[in-house]
Amino acid sequence: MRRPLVRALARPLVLATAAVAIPLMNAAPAASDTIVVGGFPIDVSQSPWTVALSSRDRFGGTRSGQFCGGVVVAPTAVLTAAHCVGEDVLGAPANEVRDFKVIAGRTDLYSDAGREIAVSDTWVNPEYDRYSNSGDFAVLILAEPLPETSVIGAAGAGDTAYEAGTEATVYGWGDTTGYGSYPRSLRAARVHVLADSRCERAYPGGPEGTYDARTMLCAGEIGGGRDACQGDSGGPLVARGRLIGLVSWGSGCARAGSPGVYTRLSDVLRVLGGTARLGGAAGPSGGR
Ligand code: 4AZ
Repeated sequence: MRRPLVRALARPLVLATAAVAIPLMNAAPAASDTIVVGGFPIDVSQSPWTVALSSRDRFGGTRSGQFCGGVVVAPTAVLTAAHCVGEDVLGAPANEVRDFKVIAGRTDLYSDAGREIAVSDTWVNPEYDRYSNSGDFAVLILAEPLPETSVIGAAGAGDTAYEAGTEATVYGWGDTTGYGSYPRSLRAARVHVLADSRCERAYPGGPEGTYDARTMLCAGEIGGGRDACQGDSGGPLVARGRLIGLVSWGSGCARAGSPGVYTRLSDVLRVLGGTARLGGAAGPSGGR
């Protein structure tokens, strides 16, 4: 497993005064990538920052109520996709979903391993645009902290982990075929970060969304075959041991010429930095 070797705690991006800061990882020496369509099974202990979003009320109890993924970026803060906590997915505002929880440490959704932690607050990126999919992220504040060992650091702007050609790994409990086959257990898939020019050509503007290099990155394989899919949204894309993206959208899954699109983490950091400057006393609010 890739553990953060260097956490640049001297440069925390303060999200709220409630001591929620996303560790920004500088280009750090890293061991091999530890360790979805075209993926492989993986134990959550190998990626303890990967969590499941759950509501049994809304999605049924068979698979622990899992409906999206998330990433632990501070002991009490989880990043996910904004579209995961919108009414289109939840069927109601997040603050009205009484059993909205984050599940950590559970590889097999049919088991009761790990912890279920209530979400005490949901903060949706005010810059999120549901038509283009730009800015697709939200912050969930947890009612109880997870250990520091569950936290992954984010790659800051300019980090080499964002470079085209970089190998990255995406994690999730989403559809493994593109036809509604939801697995019991966590999976991961290796993909490559693609050049913005290629992403722009794939998504110049259409019903599914428009590629915007400032707020998104895309990843996949030239011939398709490996990708995130429905149910993986909000989950992590990790390169060189650092968080670079959140599963966001794409045209189908694992199709040649239609790479997966991810929320660019450096843009998340930009927005959250701005939030802190706007007055941390209020902190994230709205939602729950
Ligand atoms: C979705 O519907 C979705 N292939 C997530 C990721 C991708 C496509 C769709 C990327 O949540």
